[in-house]
Amino acid sequence: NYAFWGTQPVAQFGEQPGTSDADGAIDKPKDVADVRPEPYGLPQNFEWVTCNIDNDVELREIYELLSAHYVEDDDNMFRFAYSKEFLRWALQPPGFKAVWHCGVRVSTTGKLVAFISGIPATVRVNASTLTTVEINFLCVHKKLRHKRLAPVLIKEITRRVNLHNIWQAVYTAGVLLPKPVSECQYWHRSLNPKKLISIGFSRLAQRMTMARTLKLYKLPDQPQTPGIRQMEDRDVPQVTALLADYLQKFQIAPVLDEEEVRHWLSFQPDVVHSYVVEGPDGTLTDLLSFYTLPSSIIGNDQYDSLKAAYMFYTVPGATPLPQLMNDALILAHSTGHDVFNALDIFDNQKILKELKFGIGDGKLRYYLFNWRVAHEIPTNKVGLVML
Ligand code: MYA
Ligand code: JJ1
Repeated sequence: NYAFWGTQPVAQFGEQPGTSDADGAIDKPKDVADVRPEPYGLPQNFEWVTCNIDNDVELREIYELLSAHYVEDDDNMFRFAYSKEFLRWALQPPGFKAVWHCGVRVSTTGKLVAFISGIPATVRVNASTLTTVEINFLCVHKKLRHKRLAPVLIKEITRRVNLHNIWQAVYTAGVLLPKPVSECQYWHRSLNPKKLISIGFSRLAQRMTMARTLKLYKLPDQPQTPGIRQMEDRDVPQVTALLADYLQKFQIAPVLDEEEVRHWLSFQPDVVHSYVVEGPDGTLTDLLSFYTLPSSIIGNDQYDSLKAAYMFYTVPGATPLPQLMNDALILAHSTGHDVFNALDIFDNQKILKELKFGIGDGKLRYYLFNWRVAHEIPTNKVGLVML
């Protein structure tokens, strides 16, 4: 019983399988001229604002809203704590539009109490290459929850996107909504097991001492693959080609041009870490990358923050995936990350166990707006990472 989602152009639960055996749009085609020109109504004393990320004060307001009110785990022990630099990176890719950084303020005080964002992205789903937005950072202040504000934010961002003649969107969420294209699992690899245990992120396994646990997760100081180094600007053309070729084998994947690869994969300490393997002849054979997303630890007096690395785009070419991912673990550990997180997407299922990842208690569902897929996409055919 989804009062809002039941009215939206998304796949619904219990739709007759076989009603449509082809992928395609759900709504009939529309014109920009028919899009509602005025913003959706908000309750009294709230107003829409376009947030300007280039303004440090406005960026800080988004950062503070998310730091206190964004996504938590099921037991409310950890909350995502995206940094300001990370938010700037995530919200300003090539072609970004400020009007898709959509906030809600209290009129009388000016306080920012809700946010939703979209960024432009070309996403291939099976044989269709879609001009889409990726929707992220939907957040409503805890004191304003359950007042049906989220549907208004979603309708308003839809309107602002439709005004640019874009009719499809991609988004991920931990919660179950109508209707996932794919349902993925988080996996975690301890890098700093002592801290993880002390904050309740993980537990000492049965019949394991702390000493044995530290030994189990110990990693070398330096990556092991000859020729591995930080990605540089001059690598962008080769990395673009390497990544495009690799992503072809997935059923949902981004289509990235050189400018987008430069944006998403240029090394930025504690935002995105990208490395390439350069062969003896100077050609690039592999790519590995991860991004830094700390979580605040709710109510622990010894530590206030957990520094997590999340697997981003990794392309095994000459280097086998387990070896490349092991170097990712080494590099994440040596840059101070406490845990390495990955989803069971790409070819990860084959390698997570041997690299000592354990399954998490969180799921991530992938969704499409106004696009139906004939068949759910298996997790190992998902080639898209959202931040
Ligand atoms: S996922 C991250 C979402 N953020 C959080 O989880 C942060 C912490 N939570 C909150 O801030 C609030 O609980 C939120 C809901 C804001 C999530 N995605 O206002 P309400 C439905 C979509 O009374 P609240 C991310 O950022 C819910 O089923 N819908 O509820 C991607 C119910 O609908 P229905 C959600 O708790 C976002 C309705 O909202 C989500 O105060 C993609 C209740 O509204 C959710 N994560 O606020 C958005 N959670 O009656 C869609 C609850 O049907 C984009 N709901 O059950 C769609 C594409 C748009 C662009 C299209 C362009 C073409
Ligand atoms: O981080 C997550 N879970 C952790 C902590 C669990 C704390 C209690 N609830 C977890 N830890 C076990 C790790 C252990 C390490 C050694 C080996 C065995 C395993 O499972 C989970 C993911 O698993 N995170 C969340 O639930 C956060 C929300 C995820 C949804 C994200 C939605 C994003 C939307 C934006 O697009």
